[in-house]
Amino acid sequence: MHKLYYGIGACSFVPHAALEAIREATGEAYETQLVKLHKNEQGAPDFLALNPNGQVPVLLVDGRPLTQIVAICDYLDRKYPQIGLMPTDPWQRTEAMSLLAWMNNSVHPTFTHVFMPFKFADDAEAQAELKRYNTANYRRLLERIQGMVALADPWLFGSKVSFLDLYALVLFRWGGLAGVDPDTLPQYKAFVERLARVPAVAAALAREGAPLNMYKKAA
Ligand SMILES: N[C@@H](CCC(=O)N[C@@H](CS)C(=O)NCC(=O)O)C(=O)O
Repeated sequence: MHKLYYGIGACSFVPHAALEAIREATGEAYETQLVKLHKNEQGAPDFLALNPNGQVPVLLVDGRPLTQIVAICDYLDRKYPQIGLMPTDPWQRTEAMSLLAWMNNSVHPTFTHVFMPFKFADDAEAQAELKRYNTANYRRLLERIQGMVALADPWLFGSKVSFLDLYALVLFRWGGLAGVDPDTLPQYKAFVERLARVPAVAAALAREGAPLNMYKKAA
């Protein structure tokens, strides 16, 4: 049995929607445990015992904690290759892994600098500068992803929804929090709205209860 520790609207959505797709296809149930990130539950001793980094996602596999999205995705894909969460052709799989690594180690941390600048500097002015600089950077990265999803047919790696599509959705939602108006990325917006209608994705979104559009126009 798998148990996923997740945060609302967090990167843990990637394995969350994947576990839904696995449940739909195989009937294998999984458990979820919400970690309230805004209440710093990820800093509680019980959680730190599972993940000393104090971050979601954590996937418990028969009681053993597995951390880091890239590793969790690799594990789920190898355990359930029939779902098509990663391409099966060796070269395509490697390309998908390369994109997953980039999303996780470049795009994602750029947003972290916008959303949690206090993790990177104590000084208020330094934090404001980190936020300003990385907000512009994040927008450029979303534009690059828009270039990719505009070519998706129907999904980034073909006929099956993969981890890459799911990560693209997460990063798009965060754009709203970083002040990127989703209407300025129309192809990306259309892609994410289409993806949100896929039953497994819709089910994970409904459990998390967070809207797709997190953008608030400045007053
Ligand atoms: N490299 C990690 C990143 C995980 C991560 O950034 N998790 C965020 C949510 S998207 C988190 O738990 N943040 C809470 C915190 O850092 O206090 C992974 O791939 O799992």
